[in-house]
Order: sequence, then C-alpha cells, then structure tokens
Amino acid sequence: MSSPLTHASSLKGLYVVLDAQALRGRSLVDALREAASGGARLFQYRDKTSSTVEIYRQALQLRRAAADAGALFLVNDRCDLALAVDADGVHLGQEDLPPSLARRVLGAGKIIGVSTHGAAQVRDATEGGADYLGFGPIFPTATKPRDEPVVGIEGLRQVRPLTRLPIFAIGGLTVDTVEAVVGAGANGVAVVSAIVDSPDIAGAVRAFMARLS
Ligand code: 3NM
Repeated sequence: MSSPLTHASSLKGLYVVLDAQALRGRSLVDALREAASGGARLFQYRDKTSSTVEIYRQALQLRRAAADAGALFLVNDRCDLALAVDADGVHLGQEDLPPSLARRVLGAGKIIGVSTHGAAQVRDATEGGADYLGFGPIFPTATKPRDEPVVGIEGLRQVRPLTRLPIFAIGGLTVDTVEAVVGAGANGVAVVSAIVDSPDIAGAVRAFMARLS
C-alpha cells in the first residue's frame, strides 16, 4: 500500500491546481494532460460550485488521467470524494474537517494537505498530522477573491521555522516570483491561473519547473 511517506519526495516543486471555475468550461482532463506533458506530476482538483455527482464524475476522469501520467492526484475539500475515486489524498481548507479527523476517514495511506494563512494555522495543521501545507495568499489573486489577507513573502518567511512539513506557497504566483518564495522557504508553488490561463499549458509548466529545479 502506498503511504504519505512513499510520496514524501513528491511533495515539492510544482503543484497544479485545476480549478474548474478558472478553466471556464474548458476541459480539465485536457488541461491535466497538457500540464503532465510539460512535466507536472502533482495535481489538485478544485471545484467550489458543481454538484457532488458532477464533482465525482469529473474527479474520476481526472484521477484516471493522472494515473496514466504517473502523477499524484488530490481532491479539494472532500474526504468522501477523495475515497470514492481512490485519489492519492485530499486538500483541506480551514472550514473543512481538521486533518486529524480527515486521517480517521482516509487512513494512513492517503496524503492530507491543509491550506494555512497564518502562524496558528501552520502549528495546528502540523500538530494535526497534515502531510504538507499550502500557505498564502502570498500575493493578491482573483482566483480566490474576498478571502484571507495577503501574507506576502515576509509572512512565508515568518512561518517557515514553525513546521518541518513541506510548504507550497500559493496565491498570485507567476514564474517570476518562484525564486522569491523558494528563497523564503517554500518547498514548492501551488498555481492556478498562471498555468491554466496560459495558451500553452505545457510550456507554462516547463517554465515553472525550470525555476524550481
Ligand atoms: N488558495 P492563483 S490562494 C486556491 O491562500 C487558493 O490558500 C489560496 O490561484 C490560499 O494561482 C488560491 O490563480 C488561489 O492565484 C490561487
């Protein structure tokens, strides 16, 4: 059985977040395949508006496409859907199940990530048994409007010593800001629009990966 430990070396670098709303009707499976052809090996499916059954059907297709590409695949928010499609794990927000309870639902073999926005959340998610953290928003972003305040590069630098878990910087990241967040201690970057809005998704992935290596 696979376990988060087996995956530990994969929890870094580029994390492509396939946000259904950001894709505005384009095929998420095509986007995943294009990103995988550029070298992406870590994906999350994020869908804040579709019905459960729609999310299930889409997640199943993405799960298969990710497996074909040899990539890890996580589902946003929902442990039940992560289990239903045998995803590699779940990515939890602060309003979802805390990681300790998600672990009870998912068992030891699944990856659990948690979105964090400040020091207390970083500590709580670490103590709660998360496998990795998202931290942001580093910069303003239209993808998740009216949400948490921008934390900046400095906010990332301040929380880095609080956890040994991999941290993915998220929020408004572009190829040109990769170096700064890695310099502040990020193990990787989680990206929506700079990848899915690119006319050349595979090329955008390659550009991120070149800055991350
Ligand atoms: N979570 P983009 S920021 C999904 O701060 C998400 O936790 C964030 O999209 C957080 O790369 C964000 O287009 C949006 O800015 C990321």
